[in-house]
Amino acid sequence: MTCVLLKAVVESDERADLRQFSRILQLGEKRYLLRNDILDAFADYCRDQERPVPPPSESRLSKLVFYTQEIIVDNESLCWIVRPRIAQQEVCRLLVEDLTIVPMTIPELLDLRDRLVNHYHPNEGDVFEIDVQPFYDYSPIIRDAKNIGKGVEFLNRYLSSKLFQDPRQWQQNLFNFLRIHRYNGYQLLINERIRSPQHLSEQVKQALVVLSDRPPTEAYSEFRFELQNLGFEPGWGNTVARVRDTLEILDQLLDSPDHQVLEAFVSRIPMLFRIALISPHGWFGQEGVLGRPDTGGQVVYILDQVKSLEKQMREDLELAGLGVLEAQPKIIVLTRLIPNAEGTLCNQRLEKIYGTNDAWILRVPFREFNPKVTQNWISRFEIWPYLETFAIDAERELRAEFGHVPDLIIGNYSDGNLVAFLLARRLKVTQCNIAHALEKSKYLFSNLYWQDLEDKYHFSLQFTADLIAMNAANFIISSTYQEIVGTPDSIGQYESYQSFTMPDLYHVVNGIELFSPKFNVVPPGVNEQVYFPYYHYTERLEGDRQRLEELLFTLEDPQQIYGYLEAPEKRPLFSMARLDRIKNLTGLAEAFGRSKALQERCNLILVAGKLRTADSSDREEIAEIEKLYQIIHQYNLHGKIRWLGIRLPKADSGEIYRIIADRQGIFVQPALFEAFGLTILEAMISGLPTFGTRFGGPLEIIQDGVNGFYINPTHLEEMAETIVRFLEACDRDPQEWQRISKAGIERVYSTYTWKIHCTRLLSLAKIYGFWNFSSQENREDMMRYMEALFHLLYKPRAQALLAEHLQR
Ligand code: UDP
Ligand code: LCN
Repeated sequence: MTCVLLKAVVESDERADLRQFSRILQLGEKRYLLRNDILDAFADYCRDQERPVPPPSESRLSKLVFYTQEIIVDNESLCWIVRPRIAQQEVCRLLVEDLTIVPMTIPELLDLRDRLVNHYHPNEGDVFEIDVQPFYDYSPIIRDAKNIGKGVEFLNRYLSSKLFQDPRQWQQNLFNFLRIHRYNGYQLLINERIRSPQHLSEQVKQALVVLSDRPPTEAYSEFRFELQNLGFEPGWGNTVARVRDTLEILDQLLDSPDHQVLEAFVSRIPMLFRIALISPHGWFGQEGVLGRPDTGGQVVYILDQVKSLEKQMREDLELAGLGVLEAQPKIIVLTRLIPNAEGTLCNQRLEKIYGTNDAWILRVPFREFNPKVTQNWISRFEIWPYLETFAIDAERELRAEFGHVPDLIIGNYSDGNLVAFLLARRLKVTQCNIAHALEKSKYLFSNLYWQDLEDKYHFSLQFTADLIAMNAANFIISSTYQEIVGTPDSIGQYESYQSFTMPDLYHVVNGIELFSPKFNVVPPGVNEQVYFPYYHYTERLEGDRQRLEELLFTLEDPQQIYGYLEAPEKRPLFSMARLDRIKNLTGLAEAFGRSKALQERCNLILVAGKLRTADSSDREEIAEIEKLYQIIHQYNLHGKIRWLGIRLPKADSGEIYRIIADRQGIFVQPALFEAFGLTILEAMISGLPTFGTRFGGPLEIIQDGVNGFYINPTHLEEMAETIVRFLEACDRDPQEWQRISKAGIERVYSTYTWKIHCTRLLSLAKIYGFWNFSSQENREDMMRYMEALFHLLYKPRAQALLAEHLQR
């Protein structure tokens, strides 16, 4: 690996500076410096030199520091891990003495990391290396990092150009593909009267002649049998115009194919009738579950996605002319059944999803290995032993409910994606993954210190499951670009799986190909029936408004509310999240506590989890509850803060954002890391100026200063100042609040709707399904490798955890 940036400094007149800075690091206390530590150390260095930190454009050293992700101090040398460009890493050892640069390989780096934590034992044999690169070597790879996340466009172009080179084979392939589609045993698209690709081409031309003098709006049922005689079954369109259009596209594809035409054609093929979404952990339900540990945005995301998907699928099937077969989509969200459901419906096998025709939550119990465990909610960090048997039982139930196998399986989060892998493999169905949040980047050093954390978090299982599922998936949808490959100065969530060590367990030399076309950015939307701008007064219910105003600002109910407001008329500074450590509501409370300026202007209103530790069984939640009380007392926030320890029904949460907006309040999302952040969308569409963490998805949703603001939750004073600055601007110009509010609303409507999401998702599923059919053999070796990891690595560890659970 060449270290271009490091070399440039060594060869420049900043050489002495580099040496001095390296020497300081070498003598410092920290052996392992992360980016923030490095930036801070460099700022200190410059201060000691009595000069400002030079911008990266003016100093080679500054540029190097800016792009350095980590530095490991190793006796006489420093190991620099530099990320000069998105998704690219260079590792070099720099001898401090004479500034010699020695490039390092990934295995060397992983060994060094092991050594750092005293888990390097070369005399005991080689560590197990995981490397998926060979399997990607002969699959198409995107070249430009800009295009990462636009997988399907690339794949289409690439594979089409390969396929189209041999017109005969291409036509045969398409012909075979058209023959496989059925709905409830009924043949679709073409029947056995069409005998060959050549014959197909002739019949298409003939069908076009037959249709040429019929009125464009005539319904398909009127000419269905005429087309059937020519060899065409339902699936081409619902009117003359639509059928003609589709046949013309096919005609073009057969004669002079191109990738855009192929995409347009495949997107029209009715091949998705039944979709299974997998989300085993947490409390999955429609009421009384949000805000519990493990039940947050993922549940909201899936339920809204299902509603929109069903609508879109119905429209697509209707447009394809499948009304004649009364074809209807069916969607099942598969989750676990929790016998002790604590007042929720999580112990009910089937639950219809509101606002849908045929979409259901199907709950399948974990097997009763130890009823004391399996009867109850199990934290997402603990459920690994139950997933394989869950997949086996769920397969039977899914088949029974669908009366068929699903056409697409979408996994959610690490556990759901693993089950999706197991099911998709058994059922031979396209697998799509959605991460929501990969814990690896959420918890600092989660892999390096996995052994210390194993007891609580079981990351060894989770990261292995992640590796298996992400490599096995036919395609992955991510909510943001940075979820895949980060930003110029921070690494992406998937990127963090590229190489890492799990000391004493394995080394991942190459865990995922980030340039693979399997990645597609498809952000979620927001439920526009529940969350809408505060000034849509006619859609708001006065009764709700009054009730929730009281709840927010004045109601005295110690069971669910802590705190009162001395001056309820002050501008509300609002936040809502689960009480996870990462959500950092305690950080916001502390920032508020430390800032007199904020306290003068605002009240802090938090909707968060519970008020009593005795009511929680989640260790992070308990710790956060204690911390929040401590902050309130330490900064004497009495009279200035209200903490609502309640679970809001969804409709109420929509109105709550609007009530805050009525009072020209603001929304703050202070998470230490947020994978995406649905509350950001909800707040923005409601018209609340929103301050979102700069770590994670909000960085892509919000455009700083245009339709919201970034905050750095690790610098509490700075965070408070950013908010105060906006409030001062609002004092100077009353239009300022309106300006940001309006721009936030526009941002969501233009970019984050479920309609955009579902259209894209369905089209992706069809196109990957097509390519899966056309180039199946290329993936089998990868799948075998993933199976081996599952059986040889994952399963023994899962069984060991099960043994622990049996002791409880
Ligand atoms: N939510 C809620 N009540 C709560 C806490 C959260 O209704 O007490 C909802 C919130 O409106 C949002 C979701 O839960 O729709 C949280 O999603 P987000 O993506 O912001 O975070 P996550 O919890 O998934 O990490
Ligand atoms: C999980 C998270 O942590 C959030 O950041 C996302 O918004 C949510 O899932 C939905 O994808």
